[in-house]
Amino acid sequence: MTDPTNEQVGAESPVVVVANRLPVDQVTDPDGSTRWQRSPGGLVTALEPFVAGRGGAWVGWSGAAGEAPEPFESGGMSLVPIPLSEDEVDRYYEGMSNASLWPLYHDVVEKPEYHRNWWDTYVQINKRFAERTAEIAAENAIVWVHDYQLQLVPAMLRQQRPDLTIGFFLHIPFPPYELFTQLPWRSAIVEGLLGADLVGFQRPAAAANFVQLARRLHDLPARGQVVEYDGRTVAAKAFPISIDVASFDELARSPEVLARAKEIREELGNPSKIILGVDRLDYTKGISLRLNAFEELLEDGAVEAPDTVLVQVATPSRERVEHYVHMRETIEQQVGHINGVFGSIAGSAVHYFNQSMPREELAALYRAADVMLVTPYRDGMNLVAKEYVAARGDLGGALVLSEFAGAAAELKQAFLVNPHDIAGVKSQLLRALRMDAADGAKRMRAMRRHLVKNDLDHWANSFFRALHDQASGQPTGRAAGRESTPLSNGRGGAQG
Ligand code: GDG
Repeated sequence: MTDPTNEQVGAESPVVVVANRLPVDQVTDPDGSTRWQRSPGGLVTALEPFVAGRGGAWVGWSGAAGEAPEPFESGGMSLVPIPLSEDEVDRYYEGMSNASLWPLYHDVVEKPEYHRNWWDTYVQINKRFAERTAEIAAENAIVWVHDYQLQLVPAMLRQQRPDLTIGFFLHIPFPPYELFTQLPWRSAIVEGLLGADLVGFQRPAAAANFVQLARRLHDLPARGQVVEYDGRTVAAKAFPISIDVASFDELARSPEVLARAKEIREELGNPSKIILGVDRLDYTKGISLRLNAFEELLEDGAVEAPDTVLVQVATPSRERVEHYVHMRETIEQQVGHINGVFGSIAGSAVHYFNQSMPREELAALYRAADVMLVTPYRDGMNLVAKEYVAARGDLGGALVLSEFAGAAAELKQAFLVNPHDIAGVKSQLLRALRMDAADGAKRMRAMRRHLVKNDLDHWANSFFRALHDQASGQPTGRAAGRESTPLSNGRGGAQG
């Protein structure tokens, strides 16, 4: 699937990506030797062409506590590891990032904890990322900083390297003024982000929340989505992230995946309907409420097990953070209860997997599922919903999607639900289960048409283009010298 509207954007200037994690994982082979393996996931694939082959770099943590390895080359990029000690992982990553900011930014679904020592470490680590980036970035480079772990980096970097063009993208939601202002370090975070030329969000409402904060907290003049700050302008704009639609579509059509999808159905005892959930095991994802809805439908007699089954993949995540430990226990109790009451020798009602699956297995599950149930209380985007649609080249299946996922703004033909309204979730789930094939195909076709035009390449290109335009318009005209050079992500030709 190609998107002829995608344009060649990016820049000839070197690009440095700064993210909490490097795009590689260290793996140990059977002989005990270790090597770096590229992480699964589309972000690396999307960004690599902009970074590789022109002196670009990726700055991030390797994922293991302790000393950092020396910079090394991988996929044409220079990877620059940042060291984090065990204590720093506890305070900066598990504490401030995942027990303060994550719940605060997700509508306080769980109560955030605020600790001054977590914050102090967060500041220190952001400084470490900024200093290392300042050391390695070439003159006039474009730096793209990612996500909530590194919100102070833009300002710290600008202070050291005013020549750089700095973009920031937040992968998770950005809360409204009323919630954000409970953060004891609210001004520092906003100032940190204002160091960027362009701050990207998943949804326009998040960009508007940020602009409002800049105005109200810092009394800054703003026009539309542009804030004036420190003699320059900072633009805030939405860039809804996507997936590599073509490659997911291709994978899901492969004979191996189709055969495996058939086999999954057989192994489940050939149920009439398979409902599927795939999530990181996270309290924002609404796994528990979806189990409740399914249980009530079983109780009501609206569905029967094992004629209808729910398969839930809950990938292990943040297992040392307390909220996550409790949530896992709750979900496992619920699954046990439902199977105890509604399972039989013929089979379970819920098939629950607390494990990570290979991408091929996920594609086969998507292809086997009659209904995909995506019910987060709040989600920046939710790529699983997009992957399901990309996998359904057969136009089969139905998507039940929370209104509170960023993806709902794009996948309008899904069965949209308010995850707080269990009666509504139940009735939409039943509609999806009973939908006729022609209606389903129509919905799926419309959603696929949208995704083909708005894939991951389109996202990365749009961001780089807006960043370039924004920097060119700055009083210092930082990007002006680059305007004469052709813009390219290195792939040549229109994007596909
Ligand atoms: C954050 C934001 C935003 C899951 N289990 C397995 C597996 N996965 C893959 C999925 C999907 C990805 O992980 C999850 O992405 P989501 O978007 O659904 O959620 P978050 O991890 O919370 O991501 C989110 C995203 O950043 C991007 O900006 O959309 O809102 O919260 O790709 O397929 N992959 C494999 N095995 C698994 O068991 N291979």
